[in-house]
Amino acid sequence: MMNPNRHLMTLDEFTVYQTRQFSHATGEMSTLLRDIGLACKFINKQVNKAGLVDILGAHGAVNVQGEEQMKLDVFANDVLINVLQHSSECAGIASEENDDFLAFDDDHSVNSKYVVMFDPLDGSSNIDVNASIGTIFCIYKRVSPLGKPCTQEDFLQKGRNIMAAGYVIYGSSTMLVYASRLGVNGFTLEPSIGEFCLSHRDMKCPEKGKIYSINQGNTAKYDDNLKRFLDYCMSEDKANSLPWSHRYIGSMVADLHRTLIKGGLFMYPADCKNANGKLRLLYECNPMSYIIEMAGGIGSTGQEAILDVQPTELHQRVPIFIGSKNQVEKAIEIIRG
Ligand code: AHM
Ligand code: MG
Repeated sequence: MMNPNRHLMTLDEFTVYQTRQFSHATGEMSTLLRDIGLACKFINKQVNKAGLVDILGAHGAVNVQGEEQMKLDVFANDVLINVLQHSSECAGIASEENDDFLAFDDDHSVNSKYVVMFDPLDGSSNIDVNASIGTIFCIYKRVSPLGKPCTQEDFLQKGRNIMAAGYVIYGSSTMLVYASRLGVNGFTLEPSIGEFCLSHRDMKCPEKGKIYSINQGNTAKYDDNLKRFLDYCMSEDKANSLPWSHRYIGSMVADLHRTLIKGGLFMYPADCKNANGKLRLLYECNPMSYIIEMAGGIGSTGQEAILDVQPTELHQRVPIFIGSKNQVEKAIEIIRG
């Protein structure tokens, strides 16, 4: 077996190595992760070409080779669906881009144990300015009986049931962060060999952070308790390491990647126009909360753990406060009044 301490370890080798630590593990999760990693390598290639849109043509335009150009988020969605449909382990998917879930009904898929949920290209409005964007995913064991297509109840499970989750950030380098109950590990894409290689072992979200991240331009729409909390974040109090620095990219994967590595608090709260905020429970908040919790942080709606929210619909939104323990706890204390 591969020595886990050798210099270079690919994502595939790593998950196979992890699987072998457990005699009952079947390797299905490694297969799924390899398939998702493959889809993300295709997406990465297209994302890297995004700046050439004026040369290659925008969505709907026909390029010099006579091919129609696709919008990147549509492309990312199609690639993930195609790869997972042909995966040996996936019974169906739900995507932020699709109104309804897709149950794969071929002979193999109806006997597959897992369903996958994803946001194929989050933060896509950042593409135009060359800022980082990402793919977010999570994997559940289905609860419907094998032998038939999966059903909506497979997708409306609490985040607590997640088996594994991750994201890929298309940034200054491309990185896949993968979380399971065994911990959180980061893999950087080595373009010359086209492999995600282990680069960030056993990632932990620092317990104490000093950065807060929110669209502060919306302050007029926030309630008084939240405004009070923002005043706290900006207050002069050296003894409590205040004020905190404010950082907001407006791309959840990028903001949370920084939060995971450097510590901090990311928020997308409710406001007077959006009672549940903006971000989706199933495709954004659940996978990210799982990753941050497995790294020692907290993901909360302000009232309860995100992972404990019972989903009632596929595209449900929830307010989110997520990141370093000390900061999320402080936010909860103040916003509860
Ligand atoms: P999207 O799924 O349409 O890309 O929207 C989600 C994005 C997140 O990445 C980010 O945190 C948020 O929207 C930013 O929203 P806002 O511009 O309102 O601050
Ligand atoms: Mg999104």
